[in-house]
Amino acid sequence: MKDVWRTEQEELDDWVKVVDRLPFVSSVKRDFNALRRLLYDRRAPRVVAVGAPWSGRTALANALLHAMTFGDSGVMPAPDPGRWVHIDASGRRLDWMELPASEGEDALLELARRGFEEQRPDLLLGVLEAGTERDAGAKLKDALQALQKHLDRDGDKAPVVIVVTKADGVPPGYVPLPYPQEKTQGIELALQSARKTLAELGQPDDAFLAASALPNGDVSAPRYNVEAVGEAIVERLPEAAQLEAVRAFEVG
Ligand SMILES: Nc1nc2c(ncn2[C@@H]2O[C@H](COP(=O)(O)OP(=O)(O)OP(=O)(O)O)[C@@H](O)[C@H]2O)c(=O)[nH]1
Ligand SMILES: [Mg+2]
Repeated sequence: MKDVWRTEQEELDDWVKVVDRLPFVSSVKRDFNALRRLLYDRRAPRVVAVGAPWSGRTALANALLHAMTFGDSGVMPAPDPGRWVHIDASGRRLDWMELPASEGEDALLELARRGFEEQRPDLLLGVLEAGTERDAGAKLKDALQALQKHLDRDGDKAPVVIVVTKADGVPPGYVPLPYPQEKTQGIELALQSARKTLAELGQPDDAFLAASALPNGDVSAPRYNVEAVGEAIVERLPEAAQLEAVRAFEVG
């Protein structure tokens, strides 16, 4: 009996630590009911990653979770397009779906419809490989607009974060961190180009981030800016999903 109690106590202690990392924590802590709701209603965040095949979606999920959860080197098979993957990586919970941005609106919605009926996504994560901002970016814009239209509930649009992936490949090519100025300038140009191509989505500048989830394809190389992507996602999630997201992405 004592052991069970200890385990529950430890679990509670764990959650208290996670609550401390929430961005809006000071207001919640003063409101016991809000705090209780946050703990009891908590659920895994539901993120849909939309991007061209091979754009780096699965690698980004693994990097966000600090684990090789799925894909080629992961413990679970890579997800089929349009299927929710319910990830639980040692308590880090994330519901993840991948959709192609390259298929045209009808085919895209055909893939998305069933999963979206199963559970509505909390957030659309647009994924764009660095260097493809113009062509793949235009397709990503169309795909995100089609999905937002499909999900629209009385004008309540699904939040969007756009990630320019594989930032390690931006000229002058792979260099160790911290990146030299020449490289950070190249990354800023890639971000500007992405913002321009996707301007019609009406997203603010800080919804666009560059990251490298698997620098040089090497799992042991330090990643670039993945925590910032996690924070940008957490900020835009509904309250019920924020707590699990903070824990899953180790942000805050
Ligand atoms: N250099 C570099 N390569 C990356 C990075 N992220 C992913 N890759 C590579 O890009 C390829 C595709 O990555 P995935 O994460 O499988 O991309 P995806 O969009 O999930 O691809 P599919 O689901 O197979 O269409 C793999 O060979 C990865 O090793 C990165 O940050 N830097
Ligand atoms: Mg994938």
